[in-house]
Amino acid sequence: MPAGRLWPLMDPDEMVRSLEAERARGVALFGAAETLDDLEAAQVEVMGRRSRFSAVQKAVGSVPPEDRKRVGQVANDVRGELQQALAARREALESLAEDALLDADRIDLTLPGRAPRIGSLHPLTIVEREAVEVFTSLGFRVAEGPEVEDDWHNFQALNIPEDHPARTMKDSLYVGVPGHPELLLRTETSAVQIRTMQSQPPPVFVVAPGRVYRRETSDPTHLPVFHQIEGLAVDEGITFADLKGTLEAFARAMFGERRRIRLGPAFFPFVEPGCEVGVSCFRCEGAGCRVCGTGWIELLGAGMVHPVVLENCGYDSERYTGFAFGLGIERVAMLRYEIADIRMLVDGDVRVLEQFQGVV
Ligand code: FA5
Repeated sequence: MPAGRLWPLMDPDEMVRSLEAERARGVALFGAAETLDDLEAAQVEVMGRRSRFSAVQKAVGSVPPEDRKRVGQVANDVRGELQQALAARREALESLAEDALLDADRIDLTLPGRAPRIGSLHPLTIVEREAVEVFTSLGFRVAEGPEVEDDWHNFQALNIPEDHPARTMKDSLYVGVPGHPELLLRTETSAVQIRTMQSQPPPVFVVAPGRVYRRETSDPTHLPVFHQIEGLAVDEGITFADLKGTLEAFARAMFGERRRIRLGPAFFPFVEPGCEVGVSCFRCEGAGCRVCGTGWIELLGAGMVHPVVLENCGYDSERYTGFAFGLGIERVAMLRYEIADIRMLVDGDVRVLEQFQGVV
């Protein structure tokens, strides 16, 4: 039997007690609802059409007039309070739901991001820039020349005679352009000496960094393609002492006091006298090992510019003298970073390269 039918028969005091009980039950149920769905279910149970509260409310009309106002008043109060409790809980649950949504959507900016791998300068670039800076700080400017050279600039003007071994196919790489048998990949940056002197009168103070090519098998200290920095100083009164001072300043700046320098005689057709500069090996400190063989790593060739070369470029060799040098950038890098095999510089192995991250 539906509950509503019973209420007209109830005692008004009983109705008031029932209403109070529903108020307490409703407030507790609404407060305990953990989701909006729970809350809606609690609302239907406590205040819905078939609820005890609804039945009592409907029965108020049948209460004897002397008690109707009192019971009606309690019913109104209870309804108001239940609605208030319901609205408060709904608001709280809605805001919790919104917080949860925002939480789920949140992008956490406090964690360190996944950093993309960034490249670094190649050790040869680092060394080349540093070496060039040493020379520019001494007053040299940077000059350039082409990597595909002709026989005259690469050999003849440098006083390298027809029968010099460096001219043979064995040592040089010819480009093979039809109709241009004289074109080859430059074997040394010394060709830039010629181009510079042809383009300007003395005084000349230049350094020319660049790539050179030789028909050579690679080993721990040799590559077929490597880099040199050519240096050339021509003016009145330039002496061998100027050359020595310049090279010593360079070696000090690049290697500090750690390495010993050795200067020995050497022959190059374009200088007279010529010399060679070696630096004590970082691995064996001069004793001789697999890296250096002799205890010394050959760093550069140098000398006083041959008068024939000056004349070939239109300079008066009676009035002007000069010095020139050509140093191997890979060798500087080996000595700087204690690299035991020159081939590591061109293998492109990231494990080697990433060690130079942040070195500028
Ligand atoms: C020359 O190339 C001369 N042009 C240097 C020169 C310039 C002498 C001006 C006098 C006046 P050489 O072949 O020795 O010389 O090479 C010079 C430097 O380049 C060497 O000392 C060495 O540091 C480097 N080098 C030579 N061959 C190789 C190679 N195959 N791989 C790496 N570095 C090399």
